[in-house]
Amino acid sequence: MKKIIGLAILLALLAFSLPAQKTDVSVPLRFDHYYPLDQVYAALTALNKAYPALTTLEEVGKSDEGRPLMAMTVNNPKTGAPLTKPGIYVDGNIHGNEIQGGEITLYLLDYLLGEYGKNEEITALIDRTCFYVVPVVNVDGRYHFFADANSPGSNRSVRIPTDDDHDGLIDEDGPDDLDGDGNICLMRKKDPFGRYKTDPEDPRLMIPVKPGEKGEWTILGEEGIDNDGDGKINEDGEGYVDPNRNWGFDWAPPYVQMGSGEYPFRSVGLKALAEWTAKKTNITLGWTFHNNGGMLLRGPSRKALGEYPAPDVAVYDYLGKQAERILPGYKYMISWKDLYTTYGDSLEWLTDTMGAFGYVAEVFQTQSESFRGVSEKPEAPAAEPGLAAMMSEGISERDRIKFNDNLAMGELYKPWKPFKHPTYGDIEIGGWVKMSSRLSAPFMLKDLVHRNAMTVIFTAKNVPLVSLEVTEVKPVGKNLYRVRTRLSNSKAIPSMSALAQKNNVYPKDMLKVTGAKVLAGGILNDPYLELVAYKKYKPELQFTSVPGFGKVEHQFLVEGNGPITVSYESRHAGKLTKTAELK
Ligand SMILES: [Ca+2]
Ligand SMILES: [Ca+2]
Ligand SMILES: [Ca+2]
Ligand SMILES: [Ca+2]
Ligand SMILES: [Zn+2]
Repeated sequence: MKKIIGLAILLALLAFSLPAQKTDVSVPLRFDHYYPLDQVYAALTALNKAYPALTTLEEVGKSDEGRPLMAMTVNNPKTGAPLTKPGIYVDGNIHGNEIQGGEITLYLLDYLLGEYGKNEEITALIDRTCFYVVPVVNVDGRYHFFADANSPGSNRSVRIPTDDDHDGLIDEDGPDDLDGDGNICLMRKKDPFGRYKTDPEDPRLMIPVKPGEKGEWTILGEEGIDNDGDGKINEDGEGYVDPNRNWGFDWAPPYVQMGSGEYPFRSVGLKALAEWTAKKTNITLGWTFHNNGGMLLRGPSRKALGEYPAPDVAVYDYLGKQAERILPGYKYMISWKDLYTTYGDSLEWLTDTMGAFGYVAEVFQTQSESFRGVSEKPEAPAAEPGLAAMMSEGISERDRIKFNDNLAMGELYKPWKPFKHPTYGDIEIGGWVKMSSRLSAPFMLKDLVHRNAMTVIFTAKNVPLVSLEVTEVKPVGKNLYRVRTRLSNSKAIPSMSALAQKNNVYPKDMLKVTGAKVLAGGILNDPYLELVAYKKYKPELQFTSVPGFGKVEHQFLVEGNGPITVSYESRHAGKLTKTAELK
């Protein structure tokens, strides 16, 4: 009987808990809120169910905490297998707190699949390319960002416990949610020698004191206590291994760059992702979505890597300038030069080891959360100079808190509340909450995801579209013919980047003549003067590449009669064949 009652209770519990676990995710997806990780999984499953012919959903591997790392491939099998087309890689949320990347990539999938067969441009794009989309790279990070107390900037790490302060203890003292509201806010204490005073315009805000002025507040840092009693507060939290510093290209140890991990691909999730992408040898273009700053970054990530070759820079500039127009306020920038140096990031992995054209989008602009009439002059930001000021360019805390009050109904900011702290005594806790500062308010999310997805789509339309023509078959002697071919590319991105060619990263495109004996063959540099750079050995096989918005021509001297086949094979621009008749 007891057992039966137990079972009944268990069933009742299950019946009660199931609807709560069941996520109401259906296609089309919604972009008026952020999907927690279980809903991201549900969204991918829903897309896969709604569009089975065009999508493949697969587990790339497991994260450091054992969660599935999922990728969706969008490909129309009727127009060929993925590797026969230019591939476009898109990921998001590699930093656990930067969750919009998940929404942008889900929106991209939802849009592409929803418009297939309806919108001509999208249909044509999907028919000639293939998309590899990884909405959440840092699945543990996204899970914990929602589940745990965090600040807008915390929980970026991959889940590899790390002794940051080298005291022999691991992750022993992270921030603590002292007031239990699910946010890690700031602590402040009354202090006549403090560097801040109450903002006369809004008593919730503080402004720095000027020289000679009496102070009022000291900011004690993030909410927390000294968990290990070593006299330091919050000195060793979760991680830190930065998932965007742990990649295998141009990696440097933590003493050179904080958070790079003990060795490259220390994160099993990142290693699995690198192995998975390495098999996608057609990846021609890559986008990776971060948050904060309104930036469209390209490499190099470090000055010493050297500027990319000029033809590649021209492509980056062309696409980057257009992206600026699709995303008003975003700046197209060079990573090391205009932001900061990084080692072992995923962008350089894409660019240098895959030979792709890679961009990082730092989405969200603080100035989008303004509260200002058209004739009102923007106030200078109160932030001290440095990166934080740069990120909040053109907007003050006063603006932001009015945005919070009038457009987010106070959801973004916690008013200061007294708290008895074991070390500091009487303090106050308050400030910007987890879902503020780097994340668009939900009502603005749709605009953000749409514009960023359109940027991916514009650049995706520019993956190489190569056509092959046999432009001439001319008898030049007994059984001897001059055959000319032209490979032309109507899009901006070349069939192989100049960087990949320079570093000999993978085999170049191959142009091959079969069906007759090829006596000579080479690049036709000038068809009128007949300037040909003949290849000495194996003239029937030419190694080549097709520039963006350009062409490359070849000339062959062929002996024989009847049909010949000209075939072209490129990792990034697909396969083509043409036949011609020697007569
Ligand atoms: Ca420690
Ligand atoms: Ca740690
Ligand atoms: Ca401590
Ligand atoms: Ca602590
Ligand atoms: Zn980031």
